[in-house]
Amino acid sequence: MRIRTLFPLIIATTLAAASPAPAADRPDVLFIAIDDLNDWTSALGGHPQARTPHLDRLMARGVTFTNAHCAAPACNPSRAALMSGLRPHQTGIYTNGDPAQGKMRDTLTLNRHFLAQGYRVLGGGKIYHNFNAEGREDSWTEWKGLFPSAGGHEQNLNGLDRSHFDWGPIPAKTDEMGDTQLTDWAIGELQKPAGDQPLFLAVGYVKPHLPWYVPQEYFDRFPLDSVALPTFRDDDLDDIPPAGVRMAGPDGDHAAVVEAGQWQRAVQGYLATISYLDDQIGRLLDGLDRSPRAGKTVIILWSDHGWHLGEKQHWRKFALWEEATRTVLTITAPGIAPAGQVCPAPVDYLSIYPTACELAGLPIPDSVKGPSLLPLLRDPAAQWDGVALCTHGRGNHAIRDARYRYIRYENGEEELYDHETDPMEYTNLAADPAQASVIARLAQHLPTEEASPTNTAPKAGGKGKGKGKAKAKGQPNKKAASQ
Ligand SMILES: [Ca+2]
Ligand SMILES: [Ca+2]
Repeated sequence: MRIRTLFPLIIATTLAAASPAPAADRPDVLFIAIDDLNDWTSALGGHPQARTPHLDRLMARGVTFTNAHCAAPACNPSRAALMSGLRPHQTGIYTNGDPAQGKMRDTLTLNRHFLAQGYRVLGGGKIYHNFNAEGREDSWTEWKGLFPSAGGHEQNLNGLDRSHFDWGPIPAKTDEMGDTQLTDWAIGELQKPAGDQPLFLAVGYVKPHLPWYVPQEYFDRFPLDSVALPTFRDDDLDDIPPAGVRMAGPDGDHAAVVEAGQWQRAVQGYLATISYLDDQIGRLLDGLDRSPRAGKTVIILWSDHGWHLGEKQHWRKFALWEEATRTVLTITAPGIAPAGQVCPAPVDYLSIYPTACELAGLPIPDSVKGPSLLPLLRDPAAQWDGVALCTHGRGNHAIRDARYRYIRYENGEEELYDHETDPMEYTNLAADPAQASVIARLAQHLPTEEASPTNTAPKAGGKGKGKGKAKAKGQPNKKAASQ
């Protein structure tokens, strides 16, 4: 309640003068978050066997961004940036080990903004990472939390003994899966009569996050002997500087997977889990289509970052290459965005907050600086000068424009890839003098000031020393980034 009483003051001083649209004119918003889905969808083509027919149905209704990137390749910092409109180097939320809740409490987050502007704001599943300000009445009208899934982490189906880095069919029914129950809840909310108050419904899917435990039927869709490994080159790390090789960590997950003969099974598990997730997207769309909101709801679907499955001998996210930063982003905006279009402009997740505001007819808070995607939604071929910036730990950044990826690590080491000729990012061009002007142009987008990681902040009554200090200068530590 204390913060709620402050809100009118905050809004009065930070919002632009534009008056919001009358409540009756505002669209409902279905806001769908997906955990750990990379570009292995039918539309983005990251794996030749990926089949996501229900995502395809959704994409057919609006604009899909084919060169979209997270602000950080890990759950916590990606979601904090998206929901606050502030980058990791502005908040100090760089890794999963950097507490976000305090910063988010002091920020007019997307859900709190919609709530303050008169929306009925419902959330369930995973929107933020490990916290969702449950019970804070100034954050959500109603927060449902996580829906537990059948099949716990105690199983070790792949024999690797690497915690939730596990995969295999489980003897559960689809109805017992948490994301199925999340979908049921969301469908129920969509069916309720649309009143005077517009709805912002945030649905946070936790699959295809590890462990890849889904019922046998989903594995059966990808017979093991037909499963193709990702495209990769054994010598890919040879032209990558030491900071990048450390980020890849080839002696960790990759060595374990290869030694255990589990690579193909892992790919099968990820494809199967994506297929389960896609079925839930289909059920949600069907629920929307038979609801009073059919045909007039804004839909924003995003995955929080990408995922490696052995490319560059790396697994999971936690890196600055295309596989880890590229995301699924598709927006349906009835009456604004054309149906079934793709937009190749380089965009990142700092744009989602202002875009949601504009689509809902709400003012954009002054603290939100990212460019709205509205011009690209109206015309996916429109001129776009923006680039995508992704940060992994303080000082480590990747810039993506329409053609290139430029990576600069905290110690100054660099990589440059030309997607026009090298879509798999095999050949590091950073040392080629002919590319100096390209690097100089892209480097202009690197931040010049970077906040200290939040986990180094002095604690009340404490000295503020310890584990965070070394991390502030170097690579994000693996332990902190274990989720
Ligand atoms: Ca994630
Ligand atoms: Ca290479």
